[in-house]
Amino acid sequence: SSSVQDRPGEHELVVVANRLPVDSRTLPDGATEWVTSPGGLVTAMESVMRTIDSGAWVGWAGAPGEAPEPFDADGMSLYPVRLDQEDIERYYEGYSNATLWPLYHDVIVAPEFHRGWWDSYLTANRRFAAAAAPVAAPGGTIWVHDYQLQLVPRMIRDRRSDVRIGFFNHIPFPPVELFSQLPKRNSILRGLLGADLVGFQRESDSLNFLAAVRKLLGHHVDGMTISVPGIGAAPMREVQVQTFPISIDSSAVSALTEDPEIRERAAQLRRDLGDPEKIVLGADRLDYTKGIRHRLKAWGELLDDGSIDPHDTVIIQIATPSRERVESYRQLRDEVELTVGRINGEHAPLGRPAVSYQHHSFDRREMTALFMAADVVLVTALRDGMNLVAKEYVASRPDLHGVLVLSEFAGAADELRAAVLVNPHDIDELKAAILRSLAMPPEEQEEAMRSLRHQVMEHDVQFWAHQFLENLTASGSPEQEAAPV
Ligand code: GDG
Repeated sequence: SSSVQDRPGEHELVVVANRLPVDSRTLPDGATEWVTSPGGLVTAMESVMRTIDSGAWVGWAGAPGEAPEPFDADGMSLYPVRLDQEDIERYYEGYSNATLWPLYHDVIVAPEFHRGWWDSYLTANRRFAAAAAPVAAPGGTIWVHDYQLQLVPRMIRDRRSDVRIGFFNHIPFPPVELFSQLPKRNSILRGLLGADLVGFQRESDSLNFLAAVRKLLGHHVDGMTISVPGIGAAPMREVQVQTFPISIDSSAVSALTEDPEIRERAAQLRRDLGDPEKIVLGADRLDYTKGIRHRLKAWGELLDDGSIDPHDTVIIQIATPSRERVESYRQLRDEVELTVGRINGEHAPLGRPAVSYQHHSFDRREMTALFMAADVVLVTALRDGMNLVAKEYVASRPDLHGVLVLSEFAGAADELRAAVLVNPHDIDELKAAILRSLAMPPEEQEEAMRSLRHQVMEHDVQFWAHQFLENLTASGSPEQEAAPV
């Protein structure tokens, strides 16, 4: 049926990620509609893949059951991977999001370990590897993404010794003392070491991974190079570890701010909120790693002690629905909504919110309008691989107005040194940072924003992908002959 099926094994670059960049949605008449799927990885990779000829993307289409046939979209070939309801519950919601996610984010909530989930993780990883291995061209490149697929690099290598394999972890890699809790931890490390290049967001993530490999597997580590002994007669392999801070399509985001419709929308938003002097914005997936509770606690106290007048200053909190079937996310939602309700009950002027809480997602243009309307953006993550929202705010301010409050626990803090950096656990410090940001004189805002923009505009997501792929090409020593698939 579809043309892509007739030419497998021809893709020079194959991306493998849990999700395809589009989700399938079944319409009432039974037809399938494709919509861009949410999240940081898709936002990042979409613009990169558009510039590559003969690119393929392997991933889940977002609905349980039978995978759709491969198809072409946005100039690449998409290869859907099947996940059944049980895979979704055990591999995705279970092992990925209730075991690995909290463990890799410094156990902000307790990770759950269930043996059945691991079995599912293994099976699902095998399915992704089996889908990806045959579509790469001889000597091609396969780029595996994120914590859901850590076993895939090794599984692909077992089938295709001719391809270069890269892995990039979008979330933090934990200190070895925490990582060691994970049952089957060595299988995860061996899975990752199937890659020629393993990339992380921050230098500390790379160092944590190297320490885990040294301490738990006993491999020789020299600088950022790991020597992986061959099994049986196979020769020793070298695996490179390197830091690649991810970014955004900076010029595209910046260009949106020129759109007259979006500018008018930003002005309208301010009027809708009753023309406050200051608008403060938080925009996150509703996730316990994002520090939304800490932010609301600080905000509530500032209203309680009269430091902020709700007639002058409004906070918008966008909490994009996320992982709603995972228990800790349900709890978080309840807690956040209780807190917002209390704050509004005590402090909101008649007919206007003190906290404008939005539990739904917005399109990209609306997000830009919100960034343009925001005088201060709060990124208070307790742990975050990078945090693209911080970079999107900076890219949305060619006018050099606005203040970014940024948690030192977000990867972005390594680069965005001119932000108002905070420890979100220290509520007093967070309150002081918010007040300082609200009172910051325009010249000081401009100076900081100029420096932040320099960083974000020069280091965009195309630069990130280019760096990764260039280093991947330079690493490893793939054999010439394609192994039978
Ligand atoms: C993971 C890592 C890392 C959010 N709400 C809406 C919306 N978004 C967009 C944001 C941003 C993306 O989703 C979220 O990216 P983040 O980086 O902030 O966070 P995660 O989803 O946790 O992403 C993270 C990232 O991967 C990339 O490596 O930075 O650390 O956790 O682009 O703008 N977009 C739209 N409507 C919304 O309501 N359109």
